[in-house]
Amino acid sequence: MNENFKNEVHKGLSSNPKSLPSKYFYDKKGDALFVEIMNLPEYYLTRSELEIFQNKTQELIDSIGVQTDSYFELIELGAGDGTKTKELLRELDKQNYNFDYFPIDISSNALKLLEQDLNTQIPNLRVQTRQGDYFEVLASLKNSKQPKVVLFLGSNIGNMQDQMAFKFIYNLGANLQPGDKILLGVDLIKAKEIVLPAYNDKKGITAKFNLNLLDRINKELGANFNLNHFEHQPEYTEKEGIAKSCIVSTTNQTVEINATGNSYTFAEGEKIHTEISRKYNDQLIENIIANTNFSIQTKILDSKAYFADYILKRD
Ligand code: AVI
Repeated sequence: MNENFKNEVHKGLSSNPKSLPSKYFYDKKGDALFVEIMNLPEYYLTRSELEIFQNKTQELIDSIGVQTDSYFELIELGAGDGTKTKELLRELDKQNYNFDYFPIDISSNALKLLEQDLNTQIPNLRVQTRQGDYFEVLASLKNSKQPKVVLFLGSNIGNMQDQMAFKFIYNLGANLQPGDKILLGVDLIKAKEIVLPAYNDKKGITAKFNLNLLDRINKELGANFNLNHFEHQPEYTEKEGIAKSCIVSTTNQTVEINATGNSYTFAEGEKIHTEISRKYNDQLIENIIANTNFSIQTKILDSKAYFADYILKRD
């Protein structure tokens, strides 16, 4: 059994207000649901960033400041199926840039599929997959002292509280050299009418994705959550710029979890907070990187200005 999972679930459900960490969304079923989310009409994030990678490829290449005649390493944190990155890789390959692509992911299966796909689609590309924790892999690459560009796309940073996002960027800096770059993809603050449906789609896929966390606790920790007595509840205010996902108890109830040996009571209407998805503007990015070694070099937007890829330069 996963001890961390057990301990974090116990801690979150014993707190007031209750919470559960969003990193546990991603079991096999959660991964598949997230792929469905990315294809939903309401979930504009993936399409907006793909548009940047498709239509502004040259701008991206110019901004990361790489040269055709000198080697660099292109590292991607959480590469997934690489759909967006492939647009950039194809162009770099076409223009004869000299680089290796290091996709890092927790899932060795995702990396295997990505490598096979890249080998057929961009046969000249040198791919070096790395399975594991981002920072352990980055530390192992640090010794090479080669110029590096690190991709962290999809507004994945938005699932971190600002303080954690700062630490994340700070730690990236500790594993990089002056002049190295981060290509950071973030969703931008915008009207509720656009953001909220992305987290509350008509088909109910996001609801399933959120509630799957309870199902996972049932399966892995021997709990008896009745999913019919809980509901997905997203929130967003443009002022705060943070989409929040909660699970609400629709009745007064008690749930037992065998693995923790505890029971947890829920009042009708009580919320379990499961995820934040922060949206950004220049000021928020400036605040997050203020005490790191990075500065904003460029910002590239999609045509609707929904999403931004920031190029951060290590001083
Ligand atoms: C992975 N991450 C950037 C997604 C987001 O938009 O925060 C996760 C997600 N949660 C609900 N829908 C998508």
